Amino acid sequence: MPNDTYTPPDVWEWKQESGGRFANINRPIAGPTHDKELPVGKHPFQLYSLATPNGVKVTIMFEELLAAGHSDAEYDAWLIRIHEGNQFGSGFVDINPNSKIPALLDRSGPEPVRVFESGAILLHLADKFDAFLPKGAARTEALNWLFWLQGSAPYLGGGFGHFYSYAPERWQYPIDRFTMEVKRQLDVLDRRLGEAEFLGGSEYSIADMAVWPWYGGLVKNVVYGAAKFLEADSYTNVIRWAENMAQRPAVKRGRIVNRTSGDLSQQLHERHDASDFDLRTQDKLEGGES
Ligand SMILES: N[C@@H](CCC(=O)N[C@@H](CS)C(=O)NCC(=O)O)C(=O)O
Repeated sequence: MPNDTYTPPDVWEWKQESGGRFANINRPIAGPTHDKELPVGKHPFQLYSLATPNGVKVTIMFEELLAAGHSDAEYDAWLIRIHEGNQFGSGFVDINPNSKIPALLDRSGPEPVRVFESGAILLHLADKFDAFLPKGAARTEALNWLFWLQGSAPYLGGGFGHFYSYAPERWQYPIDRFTMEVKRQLDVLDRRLGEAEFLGGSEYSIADMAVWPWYGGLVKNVVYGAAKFLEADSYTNVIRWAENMAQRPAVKRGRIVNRTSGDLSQQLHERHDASDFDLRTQDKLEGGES
């Protein structure tokens, strides 16, 4: 198709402001922009994150592990404000050279182990605690869906969500292209959840924890405000699964950790102790806390 609106130059140049909601943090180069050590708390796991769908996967997993009695899964969740560029601090980049939340430092062994990429973090924790990942063929099926999510969500977030909600203008071509793909993805999930209760099969697993914040949020109109546009109610199996997951106490707790928007009672900026859910949500902190 001829392009009569833009002819790419021979060599692309970085113009600081390209527009769109995340223009101020996007850069074409990796590495730190400033020196900044990360705080370290008392628990074996140090999580540096924000309650985006990628961050929420991991805080749900920690809360599920603790709820299942794995008391050595205690964690400190520190807030990384990505809109302020915290992910480009030197300490954060040491843990995640990709400068994206979530990033984990596992200090439970003799040497600290860095873990980045939310799927890798979920798998690391599932293997470590022998939890939320079945054995044998069911393990493989759960991993199929975990990796499906890691490959699919960028089309939802970076593709559909960006052009539907964040781009400076609404262009039909990218919206049509990514809506087509996201509806296909929802149909994939709907068919799977029509044949099994959970994505991995009969057992709740890290695959459900990974997919729920993205596609559960999408169909329940929590991300991108696009449920009507996508006719989300027609994906009835996804809706049933999303609503069931939302009822889990650990999911309710996990989704508010490192959250900085919405109802103040649903924002726990940092989590260092189980009691923080009762005592330190933003509505309880006098005058609010940053
Ligand atoms: N594939 C990565 C994606 C992580 C990611 O995209 N994180 C976003 C927030 S949801 C981020 O930190 N963005 C900051 C930036 O791009 O500078 C994962 O699953 O961990």
